[in-house]
Amino acid sequence: MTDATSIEIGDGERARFARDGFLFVERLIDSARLPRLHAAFEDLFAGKFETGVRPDEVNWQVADGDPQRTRQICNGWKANREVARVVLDAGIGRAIGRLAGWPGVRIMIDNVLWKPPATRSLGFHQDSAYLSWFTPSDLLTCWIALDDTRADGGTMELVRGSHRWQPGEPEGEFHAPEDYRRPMLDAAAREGVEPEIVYVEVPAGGGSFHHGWTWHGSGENRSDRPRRSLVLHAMRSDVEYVPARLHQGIGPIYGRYRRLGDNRLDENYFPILWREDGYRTAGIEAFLSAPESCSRDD
Ligand SMILES: O=C(O)CCC(=O)C(=O)O
Repeated sequence: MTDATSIEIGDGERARFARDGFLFVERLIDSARLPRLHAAFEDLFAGKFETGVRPDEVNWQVADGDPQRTRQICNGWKANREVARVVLDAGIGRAIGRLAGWPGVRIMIDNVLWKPPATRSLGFHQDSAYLSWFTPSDLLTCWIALDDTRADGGTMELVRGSHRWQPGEPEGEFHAPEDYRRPMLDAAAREGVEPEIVYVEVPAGGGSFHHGWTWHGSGENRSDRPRRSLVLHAMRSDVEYVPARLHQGIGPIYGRYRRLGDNRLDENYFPILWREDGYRTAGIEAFLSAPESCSRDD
């Protein structure tokens, strides 16, 4: 059994999260894990998949990726156990459950993000605008910095209190848009407010939690250091598919795991990390402790 990460979530943290729509944390994972995670990033973007399984979305590979674009892979956990040990962590799941007030927490997807120097922006968006393919469509995200982050290094930006703005529709490009803040600025104008943008500036291993409706994005990396982050997008443990909405957002990709005639989500693809009653998907520990099985070079 892997040791769960301990993250203090009390009334003060819950109140700040409810007010701001985000919460910064100085330490989410132990710094001893960072070199192994950096190596996992090298492997994933080079197409070396430790478990033999390809991640669900591979948007950048060293062989043919555009050097100006942020390297992105979704559900790296299925390919690499080092990534899985973080995004399937019971302690992070528990912290999310406590912040959100949910009875249990599942992984929806992870995001493996690598923004080398001079890489362009990621457009501002609200995660929940893309999620009507499951219900309840609540989302809470844990964003973990794997390098020290700075405003000029293209770290994530969050808009304080924007989770209370009117929910928006999906709009704009995610990768390298011309004006990465534009959709958020338009939404702020509709609200009649001046947005307060806050940069996630934390040491490597720290990061933030944000609400599914909080506006966020990130600028170009103008520093001389890489910005790598590992992101856990989490949903409630009791969600179900909405078949009529599977065409929406990333529904076409993750709807393929729907069982015939059954709207419940399969724990093989959306494991339960933590539940108030002590339940956790049974196979996780065996998966995490299995020896390296294969890689593309074997
Ligand atoms: O890391 C970023 O710049 C954006 C990440 C993101 O969109 C998210 O964590 O939901």
